[in-house]
Amino acid sequence: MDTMTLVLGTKNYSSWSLRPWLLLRHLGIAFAERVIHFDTEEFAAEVPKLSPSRRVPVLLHGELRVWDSLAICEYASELAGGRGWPADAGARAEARAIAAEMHAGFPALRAACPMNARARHRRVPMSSELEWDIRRVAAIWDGCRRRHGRDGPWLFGAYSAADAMYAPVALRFLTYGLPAQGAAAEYLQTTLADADLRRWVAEAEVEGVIVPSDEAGVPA
Ligand SMILES: N[C@@H](CCC(=O)N[C@@H](CS)C(=O)NCC(=O)O)C(=O)O
Repeated sequence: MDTMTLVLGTKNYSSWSLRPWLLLRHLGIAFAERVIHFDTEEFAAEVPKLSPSRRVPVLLHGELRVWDSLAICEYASELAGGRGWPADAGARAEARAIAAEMHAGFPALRAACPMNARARHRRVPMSSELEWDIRRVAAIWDGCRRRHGRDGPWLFGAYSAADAMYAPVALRFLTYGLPAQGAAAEYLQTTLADADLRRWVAEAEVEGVIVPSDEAGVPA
């Protein structure tokens, strides 16, 4: 099989890159990675050659290009014989629905609280839209854990693409001190303790790249 290469943006800021990276790691699929930092001449010159959308992440596998985080997660799951999504059809449909909701939604959370993996103790002004997004995320985590979490610590028991899709949100909860209670708070701690996520954060901490437009919030 051809070597797979996952092309990523700056780890500190690239929430879309983090998602398929995490799922590939959790599925035990071997891949090489290439980080191309945002706001650089290299990004402007190289990414359009590699990714039809001119965005990262993009997975390169032989002649194949997969240039979207959720599509990469789907491809990784197919390579892994369906692992990466819940085995039960109903749970799988729900996992896909919350993954798609993340992929397409939460505009207030994404705009006000950009992922900043190494930053801590930041605070942003609360708006009704942001509050709604935070409550909705917590309700998703709480509901999935209660209904599907019997067989393991993740949203659907075993680790799935849904967990990968929400991992950058967990980092936002940490950076900006966003509120979560009960089962949602427990799930937040599970996500933040994940060895692969911690490895990504450790690598983000030593990148030494600052993108001013992605630096939000004031010290708590
Ligand atoms: N829908 C895409 C979004 C990808 C995306 O917006 N990537 C950002 C980085 S996280 C990007 O490449 N930004 C650079 C640019 O827009 O020039 C996905 O899920 O992969």
